[in-house]
Amino acid sequence: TDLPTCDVVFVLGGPGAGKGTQCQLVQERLDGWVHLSAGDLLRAERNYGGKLCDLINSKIAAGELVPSEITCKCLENGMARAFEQSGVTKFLVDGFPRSHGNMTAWAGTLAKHNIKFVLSFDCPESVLEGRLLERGKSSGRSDDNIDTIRKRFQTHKAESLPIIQYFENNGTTVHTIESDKGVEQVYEKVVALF
Ligand code: UP5
Ligand code: MG
Repeated sequence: TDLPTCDVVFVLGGPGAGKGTQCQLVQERLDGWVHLSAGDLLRAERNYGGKLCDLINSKIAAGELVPSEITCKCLENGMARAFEQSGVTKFLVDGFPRSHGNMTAWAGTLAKHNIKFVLSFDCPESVLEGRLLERGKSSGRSDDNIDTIRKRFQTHKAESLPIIQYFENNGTTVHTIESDKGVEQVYEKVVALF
């Protein structure tokens, strides 16, 4: 693609930790940063139909990870689209990478971008569960039910948490922020990093 080298912040944290909420605020309040949620991009790809629809659907509804190449392709397209539309080159990549396979796929096609730092939200599972069940009353998300929420927690612990350790061991700065506070309290900590 014609996408130039971009600045990227990976925004990680358990299901319901507030990744989307905080990225949205940064996008609204700080100049130049664009929010790209891997999950939102996958749901958009699914809604568009096409041959990946059933696969993406089944993985999301099971609380399991979509194959890395699909997710990376969605991210790459999302970045390229935003760049073409408005020339932006600074991205908050929300909810990715969540596994070693995700890291490998990123290193394959997106390695030229600068990972500025990783933002990791930490929040007790009991709080996450309460938030997701509450949101599930109106979200329409196929994964906001108690069974899939528990599966998402398992996937997070087994596949995604180790990635934080991996970044720390490999010299990428990880900023951990406790996100069981109010939205604006969390945002104060977040904005200080930019
Ligand atoms: N809320 C937020 N902040 C709050 C606060 N400080 N105080 C009180 N309430 C707060 O927030 C969740 C809810 O909590 C909202 O109702 C919000 O108002 C409230 P949100 O900001 O949406 O949290 P977020 O961390 O974004 O939660 P989300 O549910 O989106 O996290 P997931 O990581 O589970 O979902 P995602 O969309 O990233 O992924 C979904 C699925 O897609 C995955 O399970 C997987 O199947 C697939 N996927 C991949 O396979 N690969 C990827 O790379 C990405 C996704
Ligand atoms: Mg989200």
